[in-house]
Amino acid sequence: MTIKKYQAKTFGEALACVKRELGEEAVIISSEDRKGARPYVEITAAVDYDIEQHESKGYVPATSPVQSSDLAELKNEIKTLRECVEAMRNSGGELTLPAERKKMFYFLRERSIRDDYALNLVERARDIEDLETLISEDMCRSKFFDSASSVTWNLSSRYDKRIVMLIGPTGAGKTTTVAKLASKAVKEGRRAAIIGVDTFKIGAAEQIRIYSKMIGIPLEIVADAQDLKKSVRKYNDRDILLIDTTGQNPKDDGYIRGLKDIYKTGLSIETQLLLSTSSDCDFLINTYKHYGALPIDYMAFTKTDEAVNLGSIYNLCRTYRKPVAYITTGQRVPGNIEFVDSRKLTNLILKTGSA
Ligand SMILES: Nc1nc2c(ncn2[C@@H]2O[C@H](COP(=O)(O)OP(=O)(O)OP(=O)(O)O)[C@@H](O)[C@H]2O)c(=O)[nH]1
Ligand SMILES: [Mg+2]
Repeated sequence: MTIKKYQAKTFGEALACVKRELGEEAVIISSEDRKGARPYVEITAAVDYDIEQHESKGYVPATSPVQSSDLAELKNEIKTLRECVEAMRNSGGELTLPAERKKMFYFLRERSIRDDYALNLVERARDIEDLETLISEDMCRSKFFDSASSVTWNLSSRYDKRIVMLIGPTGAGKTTTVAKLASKAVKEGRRAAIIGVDTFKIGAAEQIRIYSKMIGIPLEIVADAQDLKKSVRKYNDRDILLIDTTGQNPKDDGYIRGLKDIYKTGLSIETQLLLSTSSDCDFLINTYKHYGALPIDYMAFTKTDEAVNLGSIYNLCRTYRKPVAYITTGQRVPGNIEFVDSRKLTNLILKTGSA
């Protein structure tokens, strides 16, 4: 095992030295902010050598029996140390951070930002104020957003005709959101219609029927992809067609296959995956994995009003690099939908939390 100290003006610089000299495998044992006229950061880092490898290469000289028992003890100690280092690397990496940075880490963790992403942000941030810029930049850099206009998703422009399909887990808010989007389109003077691919749940068609009546636009309920195609043709005169689907267990192959059939019709469909922020992040990541078999264009996050925090939005964006179309903020139709840019989304993520 090699243990070394590194000093630099900032934590990031010191860390860069560690990585340069000891490599990515290096583990930070401790770090301290040294105050004074010329403040600096001191990091103690370690990397483990494989003593057996050294032996096999003939680096270890021949030993007497007494020395060999010492050597066995030493090997044991190294093994224990190596296990400690491995455990540190896998969990609690934040424990070695200086106090200020540890505070930043916990601030991010409280907002449910994944530990590895939080550690990475903390390494890159100059101070806590910097986090806002970094999170926002991360989202822009990954083309989560249309950085030119800074607008995430625009209902009324871009295409003359649009077919937008909402997919997602049961109860994510698809039907409610279709109604919100349809109301918005009508308010903006666009001719809209709704198609419900909704044969599974008894009563589900009723819900969307009530909404379509309320908004005053046509609705057709279809059973499969071929019917959907016919329905799209029928509504050829419409500016926007919103397709509501019924949520089912995404582990069910038949369900995903049924959705895949829709793309086989050759229709040009924009797909939005709705994810409820009131669900925990592991569930959302797992959900995305299943729906990822489909050509997702956008993610949209629902029930932000119910969420304890919104870190999962950053986690999902960073993991899957898809743009965010909008967020929904309540049950009211029309309304309770916001088309947010990366700055606004970052503010929301940082604002929430139990603290
Ligand atoms: N608090 C809150 N509730 C919402 C929001 N969006 C939808 N809901 C509620 O969530 C529940 C489920 O919404 P639906 O729109 O029926 O969900 P769905 O995705 O269509 O569900 P399935 O069709 O069963 O797959 C309803 O009670 C909605 O009012 C939101 O932004 N905030
Ligand atoms: Mg529904």
